[in-house]
Amino acid sequence: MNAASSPRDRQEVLNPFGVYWQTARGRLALDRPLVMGILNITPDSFSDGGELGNPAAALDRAREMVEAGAGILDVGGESTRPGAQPVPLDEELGRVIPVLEILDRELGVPLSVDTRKAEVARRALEVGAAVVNDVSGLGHDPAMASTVARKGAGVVLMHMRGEPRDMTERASYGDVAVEVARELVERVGVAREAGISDDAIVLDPGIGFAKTADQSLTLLRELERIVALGFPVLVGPSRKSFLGAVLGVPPTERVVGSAVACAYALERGARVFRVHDVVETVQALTVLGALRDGLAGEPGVNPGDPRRAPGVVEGERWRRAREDNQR
Ligand code: HH2
Repeated sequence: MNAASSPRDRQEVLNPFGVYWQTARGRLALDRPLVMGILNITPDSFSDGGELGNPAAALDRAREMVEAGAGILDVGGESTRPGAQPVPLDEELGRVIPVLEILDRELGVPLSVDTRKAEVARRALEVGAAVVNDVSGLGHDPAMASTVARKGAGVVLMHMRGEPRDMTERASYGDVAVEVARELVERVGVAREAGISDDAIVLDPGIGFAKTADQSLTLLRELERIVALGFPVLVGPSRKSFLGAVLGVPPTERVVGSAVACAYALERGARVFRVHDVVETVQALTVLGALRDGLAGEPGVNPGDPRRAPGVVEGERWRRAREDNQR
């Protein structure tokens, strides 16, 4: 394969904006892997429900994740596991807003809100979120696309079908990668129509969302089809049931499997990795980076290491917060 045909290069050719992510607070570098640490403020998430019962506990976990190399944190107040019931607006706001406030004040790092509700996104962007991670790909709340556009937020458009409560019944595809790519292009159309700019968009195949275990494996294997759409790609394999199908172990024992899946996705062109286990993921991605590019720069620090410069290329607030932390 010549150099220009690798997925990474192809993405840069197709999308000149592909090496950064425009968000409400500044630009995030995507020329090296960006690890997104998961903070679920929920009683019922499939692998970590109930662990973060108050903002102080979330802050402690967040600090650990940032120290381990997370370049962005994703705060969610509604579980979207298969069969999950929707959470009322006030309850979701009460879970995520105080956490985003404290994280922005104390850490000053890039923040994302994992929500399908425009009102939660709007309030979250007011208190410090830079990115909206919408597992419905702007399909759940008709006001979401315009909210993201108006605030100039970054957005993750994830692929799913139906609602968490019924999505497993909709996991029927001829060619899963082709159909997911086609349906993601439709979501991009909705985003563009609302005025969201291309450089604010990250695509996600939605591992485990309206996908069987085998379909999730196929999507990772054929990730290049999604990468070839020309937008940066996020993957969220962390602790998911396709790993349970492979390994036969419960979610908290799927850490190594998750890290392997992330490294595999990096090799196929993914740029953002949404994970519970930041330490292990950063190690896996760093070793993959060294295998691919060799060692360079300071001893012990290689070009693919997500910790090398966590994320930010522009963003006055984040840069100042990082400098303050280093003093
Ligand atoms: N997966 C989950 C939630 N949000 N967002 C994106 N963009 N991609 C994903 O794959 C994704 C996501 C589900 O995982 P988790 O947050 O751990 O569980 P729960 O939905 O039960 O809170």
